[in-house]
Amino acid sequence: MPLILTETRDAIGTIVMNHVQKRNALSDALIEEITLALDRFREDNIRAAVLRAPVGVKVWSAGHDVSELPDRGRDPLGWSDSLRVLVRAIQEFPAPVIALIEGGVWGGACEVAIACDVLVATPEATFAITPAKLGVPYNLGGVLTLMNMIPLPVLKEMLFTAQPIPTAQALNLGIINYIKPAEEIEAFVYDLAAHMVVNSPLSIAVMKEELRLLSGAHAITPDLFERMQGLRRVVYDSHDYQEGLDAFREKRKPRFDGR
Ligand code: LCV
Repeated sequence: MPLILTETRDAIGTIVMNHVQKRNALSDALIEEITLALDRFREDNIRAAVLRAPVGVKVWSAGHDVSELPDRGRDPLGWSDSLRVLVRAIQEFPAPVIALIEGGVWGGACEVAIACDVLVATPEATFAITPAKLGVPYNLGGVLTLMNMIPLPVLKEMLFTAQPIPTAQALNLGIINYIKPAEEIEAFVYDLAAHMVVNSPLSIAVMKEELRLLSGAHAITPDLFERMQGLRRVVYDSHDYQEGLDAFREKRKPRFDGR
């Protein structure tokens, strides 16, 4: 059974993440279907894409599929990890991607949502960035995506508490563009998309790429990169990282002892 539903209408492409029984956990299989759909949208000259979950869900996405995270000793979020592939696919898609958000957005799914160009959420939606709850050392590109969108004190609070923040706070901080009630959000999002698809697709594609390149334009020396990778390795080599995975899989609270 497909894990997503897709639709194209009036140059607007829609991807519905539809693996509800697994709360749209971002598995390799789900991500592959999303990226293939984006490839098809690109071939069909889609001028705006909408990424959503089914109407009325309680969870937009539960984030990285924890069952697919490697055991300790291997970088869990390396360049070719599916979550990284999906974030890049959204950022490099040559047209606006609008996140239509109902329900909870967890972990790496927050980065996926934030990687979208415009975010519209219902009042009940929440956003939780959870590496600390699992003992995962988030990767540098992911931290940069978050840093570019979330004020540092708030990002640190979200990372250190791993607790959800409400949509109202996300709106106040400019992390999302609009809050719309569930009964209005769909019409609002497609009206917003309709205003985009009538404009120059070339101009929009170039400006989106300029913004992507400029927001990632940070001078970082090989020495600095290796130092940060070394710090991350201490974490994904640790007992705490394994404990976070084991606790999730055993459906119990983790007991981190800092080693
Ligand atoms: C695999 C899952 C998941 C899941 N993976 O439903 O950001 S980082 O660095 O942490 C990054 C590595 C990352 O994104 O890690 C994942 C972060 N995500 C989370 O911490 C959220 C984990 N999930 C939950 O807290 C709950 O599932 C929520 C609150 C999202 C929904 O709770 P609810 O009671 O509605 P269940 O927990 O019963 O989940 C339904 C099924 O989906 C699986 C879960 O194991 C269960 O499967 P079974 O029915 O086989 O037991 N599931 C949920 N999230 N991230 N599988």
